[in-house]
Amino acid sequence: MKPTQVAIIGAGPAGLLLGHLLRADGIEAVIVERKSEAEVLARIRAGVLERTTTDLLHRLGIDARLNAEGLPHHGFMLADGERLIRIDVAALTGQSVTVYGQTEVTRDLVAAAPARGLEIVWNAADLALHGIDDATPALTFMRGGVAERLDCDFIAGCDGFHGPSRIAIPAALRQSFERVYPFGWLGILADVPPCHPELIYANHDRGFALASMRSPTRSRYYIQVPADEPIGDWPDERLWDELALRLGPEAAAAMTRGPAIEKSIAPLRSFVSEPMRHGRLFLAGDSAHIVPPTGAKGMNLAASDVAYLSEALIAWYSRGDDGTLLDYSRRALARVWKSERFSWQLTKLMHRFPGDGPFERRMQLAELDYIASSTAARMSIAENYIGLPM
Ligand code: RFL
Ligand code: PHB
Repeated sequence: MKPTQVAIIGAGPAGLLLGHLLRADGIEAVIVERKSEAEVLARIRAGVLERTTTDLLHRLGIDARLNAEGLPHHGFMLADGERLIRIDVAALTGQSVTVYGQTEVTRDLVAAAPARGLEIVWNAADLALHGIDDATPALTFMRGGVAERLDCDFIAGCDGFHGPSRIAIPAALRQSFERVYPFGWLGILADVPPCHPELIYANHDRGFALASMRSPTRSRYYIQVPADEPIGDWPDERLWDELALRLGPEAAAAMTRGPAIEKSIAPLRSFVSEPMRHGRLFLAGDSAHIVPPTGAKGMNLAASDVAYLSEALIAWYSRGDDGTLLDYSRRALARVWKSERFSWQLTKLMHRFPGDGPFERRMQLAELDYIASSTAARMSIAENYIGLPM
């Protein structure tokens, strides 16, 4: 292939946003993706966008559908099995979040790519990174049975948790921090109206549940299940019954049931790999860190990483300034760790952990009661939920 300036591995939110941010400043970028376009566009994942993320989409002008269909949310609910505690995000912070699916963000970014000169290579197999220690890095991969080579100035590893970028950094030079949770989230997507105008995060004796949405006619729900749970154990009716119990009587009364259009179990993990740079390789998004979905932070961190990274690459290309590039990992990690902390705290507060006894349960309920009674506690949750300043 013709050489490029920045070779991006992965067409998830991190890779797509980075590609667009670079192209908007005239920097050449090519995205190389392992899956087909149809597979990438079919993924159902995140649902809540922070202001930092929507600001990027507005700045890029890739916001027509976001403006028309994104749902501004001014607050959300925590449920403790008996009552709903409202976190009035707008009153506490003056800001809101936007409910707009990662699937839609991905679709919009992919659709805008050709007109902006952002090439995406789909179905790239056997990708390998080369020369990240020197000034002439390259990617090699197979496309349609043909061996390809893409020479570049920099490689952006936006290839998610299982991609090859992070492990291309010599093991002796990176450090990982990890917590694997002993449960997963069983999610269901259904074309039924949401049971409540705002999201409900519920801590019930039977375990965590979340009522979320994609639109006024499409709902997304989750329940905590053991990590090794067979999904076949959860026919739709059983799942709706369980949601009704865990979300509590108010939500249950307003819940409309319907057939699942998607159902899957996602494991929960906290993970950070440091540093996020080695030589000419820069990691962004899930390739460098994972948060449990409880705080709705994963995709938003991918967006803030690439905001920092694009700024640094633009400074390098426009002014030959490598200080910002050298500082990328430190800047990104400072924000990553705070989101890790928030996601971990909220996960601990809202889930049942195997081995927890009555003491731990009382602690959770006392903390929820404290949140219900303290503006300071609600403020702390709200300012993290909308996204800490960049
Ligand atoms: P992605 O989206 O995993 O994209 C990585 C891309 O790299 C490709 N790839 C390769 N390409 C070429 N060669 C290889 N060898 C490759 N190996 C991998 C992959 O095919 C893929 O296309 O990572 P990225 O871009 O960093 O984006 C991260 C987000 O996807 C993730 O953090 C969020 O989905 C997490 N998340 C949530 N985040 C939020 O901000 N708000 C939420 O409400 C939220 N809810 C969630 C979530 C994640 C969930 N699951 C399923 C894990 C809810 C769930 C259930
Ligand atoms: C979702 O709608 O998929 C969603 C919302 C909030 C979360 C996680 C997932 O914290």
